[in-house]
Amino acid sequence: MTIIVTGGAGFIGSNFIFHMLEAHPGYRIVCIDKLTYAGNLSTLARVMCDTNFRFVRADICDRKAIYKLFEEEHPNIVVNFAAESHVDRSIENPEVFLQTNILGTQVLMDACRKYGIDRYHQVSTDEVYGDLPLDRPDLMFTEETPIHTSSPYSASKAAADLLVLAYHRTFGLPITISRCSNNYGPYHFPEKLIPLMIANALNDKKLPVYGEGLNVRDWLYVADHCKAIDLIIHKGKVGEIYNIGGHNEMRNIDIVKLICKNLDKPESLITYVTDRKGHDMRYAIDPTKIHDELGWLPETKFADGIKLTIDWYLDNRDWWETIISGEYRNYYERMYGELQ
Ligand code: NAD
Ligand code: TDX
Repeated sequence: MTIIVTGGAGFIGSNFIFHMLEAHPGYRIVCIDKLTYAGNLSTLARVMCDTNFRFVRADICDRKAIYKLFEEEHPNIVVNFAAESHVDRSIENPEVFLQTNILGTQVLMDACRKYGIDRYHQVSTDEVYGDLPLDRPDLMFTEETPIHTSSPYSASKAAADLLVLAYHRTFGLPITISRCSNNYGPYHFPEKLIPLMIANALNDKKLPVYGEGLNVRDWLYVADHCKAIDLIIHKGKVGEIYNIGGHNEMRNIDIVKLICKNLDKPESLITYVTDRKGHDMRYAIDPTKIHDELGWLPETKFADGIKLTIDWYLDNRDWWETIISGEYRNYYERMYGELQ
């Protein structure tokens, strides 16, 4: 069994590779990653010498490179994590989001059609459903919730989902799609809420909370997401969409306060800054389908997962300090000004 994992030098893709190499010792895992600002080869250092693993630096939009790799590897399954993933960057510059997230997906599926595949899996997001109001806690996203996107990022992910469904219906491509809620855990890039707050708090820097911090996200420990995808590619029904989430809704401000408490840092570091444009209010996943059909349940409670995550950032300072001392500084200054 050979599985191509795209975007494997990023946050969730790398965690998925570690999971797959451990859970399926006989499988060959081939990672394709362009190594954008968000991809770190150091993340994959521990598997680079594994004989069941191969890393290839390539852009999923590069048709020639992708076809060549399919000719060499004859993959059984493709799992597409590769994407531009940060909402704020999509507001700053949407174009690369459309290129990678939509056209890259098309190139991968064309390769699957040309060379044959048992399964093409698209890693999507709950953001394709838009947002929910704060005063209707009874409402959650199901797989039938209409697509209703807010940001260039979510619009690009939704466009890719529609293309994946079209390739299934028109060409019979054996696809599945998963739409997960917000992930957290090791190797999360420090531009995202949880790792940004941990890194800033550890450096006694201000903690920039958008608006009033009342927006709600539904947090899932990354290992639970990886296990769900493993289940879907093996047991999920072709042509189907599966929502993934663990009923763990939290307000941003409460997450930031929890991080302060865990790190013994004062809440006076919290600074309210200009809100994100088009900021989605609340996400909440209904995971009934994946539970009922595939028996998936999240295993990590948030109280444990956030401790594991904070400990990981404490134990792996080199990993994130290298990132925040490089090119990332320019983005931080553009985004947050002189906030220290
Ligand atoms: P990430 O930004 O940490 O990693 C993305 C990876 O893709 C990086 O290694 C980057 O180098 C690579 N990449 C980008 N453009 C590429 C291209 N053109 N060709 C090849 N590689 C390219 O993202 P993440 O948080 O790990 O998200 C992975 C996937 O999961 C994305 O598709 C995202 O939409 C989805 N998702 C993320 C979350 C979350 O909370 N992070 C939740 C739901 C879904
Ligand atoms: O500095 C910040 N301050 C702040 O208040 C940042 C970076 C974020 N926020 C808020 C915005 C959101 O309400 O925190 C919340 C979480 O923000 P992000 O970490 O940027 O995640 P989000 O926008 O919810 O999107 C994430 O989940 C869905 C991933 O980045 C996406 O790739 C995924 O699809």
